[in-house]
Amino acid sequence: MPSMQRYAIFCTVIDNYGDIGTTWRLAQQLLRHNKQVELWVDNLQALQKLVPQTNPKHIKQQLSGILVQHWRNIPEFTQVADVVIEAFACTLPENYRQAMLAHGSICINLEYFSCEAWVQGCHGLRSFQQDGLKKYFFFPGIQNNTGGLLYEKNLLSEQRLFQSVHTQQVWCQQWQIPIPRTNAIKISLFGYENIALADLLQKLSQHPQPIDAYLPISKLCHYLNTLFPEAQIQAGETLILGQLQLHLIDFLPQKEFDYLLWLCDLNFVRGEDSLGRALLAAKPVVWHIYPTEDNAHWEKLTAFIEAYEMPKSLHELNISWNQQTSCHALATVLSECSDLKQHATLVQKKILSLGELSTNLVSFIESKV
Ligand code: TRH
Repeated sequence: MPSMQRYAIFCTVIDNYGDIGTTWRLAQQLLRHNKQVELWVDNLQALQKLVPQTNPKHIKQQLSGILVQHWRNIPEFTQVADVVIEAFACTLPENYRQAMLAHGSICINLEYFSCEAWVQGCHGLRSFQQDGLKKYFFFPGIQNNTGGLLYEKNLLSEQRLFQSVHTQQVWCQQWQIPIPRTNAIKISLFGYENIALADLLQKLSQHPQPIDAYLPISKLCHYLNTLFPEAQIQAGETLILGQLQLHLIDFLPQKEFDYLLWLCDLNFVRGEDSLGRALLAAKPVVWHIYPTEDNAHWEKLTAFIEAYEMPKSLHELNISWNQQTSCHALATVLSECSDLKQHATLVQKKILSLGELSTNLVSFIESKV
């Protein structure tokens, strides 16, 4: 039986940054258990966007203690890992799979985050394979009987340090992010293309309190020109509408994105990884879920809203943002921000009580040896 020291994560980048974002995070967290970690990914440019020190030309490189390898058709490897994580049901290369069978490796099918009821029944189940490979399902989640979320050991102490206005200002200056006005409500905006953006910005501009909104250059910028036909849509621009200052900022390295979430009073996020980070930030959240053709994302969104026990105003805003109609209940959400923050803190507490995902995963593996 192998000693379960070597972990390999396989990731294919389908679209966007969630797949590589999650697997990179997992790789980093596994290091804290003194594991040897390698990450195979088929798109190094996507990793570079989140981790700028990545060199997309290097098929093999050490990044922050992780061996990152460019996964092309057939991976060249000298030693197979003891634990192999197949992220989001990507198919493992046949030669690698054969080597796993010979070695006695354990395989984990790391699934997408979800709060749907069936997840709690499937988490940790064996996925029987014809060739006898030992393979198990593992689900990130915020409910009992799931794997929990990935987070750093010092998450809470870092968040506490970042509450100092001085620290926030130093961070803003370092990343060319305009310092928010003293009395402003701060909002971060990360999402997919969304026609309701114009309605959102108009409503924000009419709010009695000033608003500083931060929009990293991404798909959500798509409809900006309907409201600002003359504007240059590029990082460094601030677009003004009534009480609203909309700051277009660079897409940040993944590590820095957390600080943006911690800076703000309300965070709009998309996909699963940024949602997880927004939940850990303990601030109210509006989730633009990744839309699927069969509309299954609506059930997933509803299940999340239920698991979060989402207060009415925030619930309405989440639904209308995903319907891409208009932003219902936005004014109420803004006026209830401090109550919503208290609720978000309770959600964060519950998440932390589930334990951290990489720790849960390592114990799970050990229980199977
Ligand atoms: O990029 P995404 O839309 O990824 C999605 C989802 O994972 C979806 O479920 C999947 O099926 C689809 O891709 C193919 O959203 P997500 O998951 O939030 O990932 C975004 C990553 O980008 C996350 O790791 C945070 C990071 N990020 C930064 O590093 N810097 C930034 O400035 C911003 C805005 C995000």
